[in-house]
Amino acid sequence: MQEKILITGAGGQLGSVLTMKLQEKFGVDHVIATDLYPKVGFSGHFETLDATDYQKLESIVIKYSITQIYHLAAILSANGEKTPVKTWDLNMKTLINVLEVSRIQGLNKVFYPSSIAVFGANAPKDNTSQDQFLLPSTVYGMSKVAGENWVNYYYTKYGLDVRSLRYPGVIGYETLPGGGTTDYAVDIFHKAIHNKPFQCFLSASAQLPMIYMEDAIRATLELMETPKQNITIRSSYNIAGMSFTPNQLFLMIRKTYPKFTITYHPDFRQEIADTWPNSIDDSFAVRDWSWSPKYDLESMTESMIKNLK
Ligand code: AKB
Repeated sequence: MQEKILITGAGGQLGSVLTMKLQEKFGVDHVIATDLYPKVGFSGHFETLDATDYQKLESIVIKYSITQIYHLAAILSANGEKTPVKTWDLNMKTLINVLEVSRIQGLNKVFYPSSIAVFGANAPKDNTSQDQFLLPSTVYGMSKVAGENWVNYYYTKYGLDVRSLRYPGVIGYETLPGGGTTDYAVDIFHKAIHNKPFQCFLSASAQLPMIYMEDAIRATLELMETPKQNITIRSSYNIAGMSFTPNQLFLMIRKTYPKFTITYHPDFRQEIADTWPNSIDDSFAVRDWSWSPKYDLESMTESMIKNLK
């Protein structure tokens, strides 16, 4: 069967790169990118879409005979704390719209991104396992916990094949992140290659789980290709890439840029980071679909610098 893929949030950090990879995999004509605004220089099918608008979403699904949705539109952790009610409304409404249109129009698969933000201060910090009691500190995290429950509900109640990953912070050279707690790990490279000092909004020792863009995209595509009977987690899979502190990343970048400097000015995002894991146990992803990250701190740093230069 020839798939027709719709992506929401296609202009975002992950969405932009995922759209290109899906175009490579399925063919440009089989991928429909959507977002609030068109992206300059984008080539392929694009539709303007506010995914809170069910009628518009459904009309696009029908117009292109969509068979799968990758639902990436969301407000992230740090921005979400500035407008908590709007964040809840947008993150939940768009997900429910995607699930409903997929159920009603009989789509065969949906991808839903969750996050390490589902964990709260109660969870063990190191090698945080899949099945913790989820007590998140942010509205974004709350929306992802609720979202995980909704996708599990649509699978068990309606048989809708929704699959999900709990992404760590995503680091890539292709795009800039927008409004997350892990954004510093991308911003720091842009300062380093332009020989500018970096002001970090987290403390030197704030260790967080991260993943390189190439691994994040591969994890997404591998999960979506896995035979249905192998998927045992119907909420969202923990996945790990690497884990490091701002100081460790700084020292790694300094190997290439010995004059690079950093100062630490922790703000409200440090309080969010304090409630997130240091590292993630992804043994279910390893067992069910052979997940294995390729990039560690050193190889990610090399690749970022090479590609940004
Ligand atoms: C954020 O920092 O909000 C995101 C995430 C970890 O989900 N990058």
